[in-house]
Amino acid sequence: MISVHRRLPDCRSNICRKLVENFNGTLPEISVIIIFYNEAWTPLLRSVHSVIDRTPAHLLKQIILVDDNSTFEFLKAPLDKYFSSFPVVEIIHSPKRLGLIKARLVGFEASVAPVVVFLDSHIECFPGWAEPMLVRISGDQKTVVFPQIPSIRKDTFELKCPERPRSYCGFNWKFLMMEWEVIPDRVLALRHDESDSIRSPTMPGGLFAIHREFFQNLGTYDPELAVWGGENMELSFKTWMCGGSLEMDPCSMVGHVYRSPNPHKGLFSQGILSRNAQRVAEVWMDDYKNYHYERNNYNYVDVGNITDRLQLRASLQCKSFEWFLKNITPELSYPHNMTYAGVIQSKANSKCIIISFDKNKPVKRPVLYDCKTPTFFHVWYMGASAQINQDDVFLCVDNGTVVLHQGKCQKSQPQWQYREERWLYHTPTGQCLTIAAESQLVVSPCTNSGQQLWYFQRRRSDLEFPSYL
Ligand code: UD2
Ligand code: MN
Repeated sequence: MISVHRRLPDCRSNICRKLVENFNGTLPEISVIIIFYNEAWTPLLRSVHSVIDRTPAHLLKQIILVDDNSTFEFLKAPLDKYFSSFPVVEIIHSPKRLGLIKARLVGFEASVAPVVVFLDSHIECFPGWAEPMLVRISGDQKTVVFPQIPSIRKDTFELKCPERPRSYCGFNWKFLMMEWEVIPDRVLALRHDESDSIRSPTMPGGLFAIHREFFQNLGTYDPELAVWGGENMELSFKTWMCGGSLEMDPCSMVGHVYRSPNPHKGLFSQGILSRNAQRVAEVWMDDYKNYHYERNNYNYVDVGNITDRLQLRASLQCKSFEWFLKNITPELSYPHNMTYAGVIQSKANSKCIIISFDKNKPVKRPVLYDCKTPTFFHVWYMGASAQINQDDVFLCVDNGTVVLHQGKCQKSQPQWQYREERWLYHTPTGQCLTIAAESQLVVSPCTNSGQQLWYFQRRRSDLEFPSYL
């Protein structure tokens, strides 16, 4: 059994130590807010002890634990009893399940320190984790900071010092979820030295420090975001668009157990993740939201009332989403200038091309699949480059068979034309996309066969697909 007080290596570089030592001023106190739903006993205790053990006592005003109506009995009276001799720990048991967004807001309501730090309930703070983030916020109250978050192995709980950061946080258009991206040189060049923080377009969401006034000012979180997801995009977008800055701190480190499979997977099928994403898109993304809808074949869901959130955005006089893309994440690509964007459906059997998702077959192939309710699985793009792709996967031809390539086919040479005959004509071979025996996708000489007739959905012309390029 691993101790709830186990030691972690001190991973700080000299230059990071200097950053804190040379700070002349008083660092603000923090309220740490840890929310949890059915967390395991030792990871939870280790999370809390790592905060108590590795935060200077004079900076740690309180640790607020918000139990999001867990069903595990040991998280009730036994937990209260365990922490009764730690006055710095306050525990709130919510009488109903709030979801992580509202649970954090309950914690925030109970907090009193000038800076609040949100943490997940399966984390471990490394030595000196808090001070660097507080140095940044002391310099500018509108800075939102998150630490390096190395992975605690879920099986062995092994945790090592993180390597020097190579990735920062972007997002994908498909789910509007955070994705790690290589840090552009442009961003690295803004730093004076390696202790400087890294401006990041978005954040993982679970672990960060923010000044309470700035959080308040930004309208905290949209409380209508349900259960899990979306809140990190909301806070990232508005931090940048409403005058703040979001930074990854190379000097601060907090380990986290990344659980797989994601325990919240069921939220996908319940439509909760789409609703959260679409609420954020409606409020913050202007017409760029259409790239998200298109990628999901317009599966609009009811996002509820967003009047308050739009008023908030207007009253804060936040900048546009285009400003955010152009200035904060110009490397992020999006499929502007597309002629076709949607399903590729066979006339012969009404099925659509998707990417196979059979876990037992690791090599992904393009296959035909039911098309009654097309979703993001079914959406393909084709524009001036005459290549057909779904995100970074391209439909290419190898020896007469249609295959998938990571990246463009044949050094970006034009591949496909969608012709009047309804053929998908493969220019390099002069042949047509064909359904062969056993539903194999191949190219073969163009004839009048129904196996060569396709419908490729055009991009909607009634919606805007803006571009600043
Ligand atoms: C990431 C974030 C997480 C959150 C999420 C998107 C990190 C490391 N983690 O997923 O904080 O931003 O993306 O929403 O950045 N919880 C509740 N009630 C619920 C569901 C969850 O209290 O209904 C707690 C849970 O016990 C945990 C925290 O919320 O402490 C985050 O949930 P998670 O760990 O399952 O999310 P994670 O790390 O996969
Ligand atoms: Mn987590």
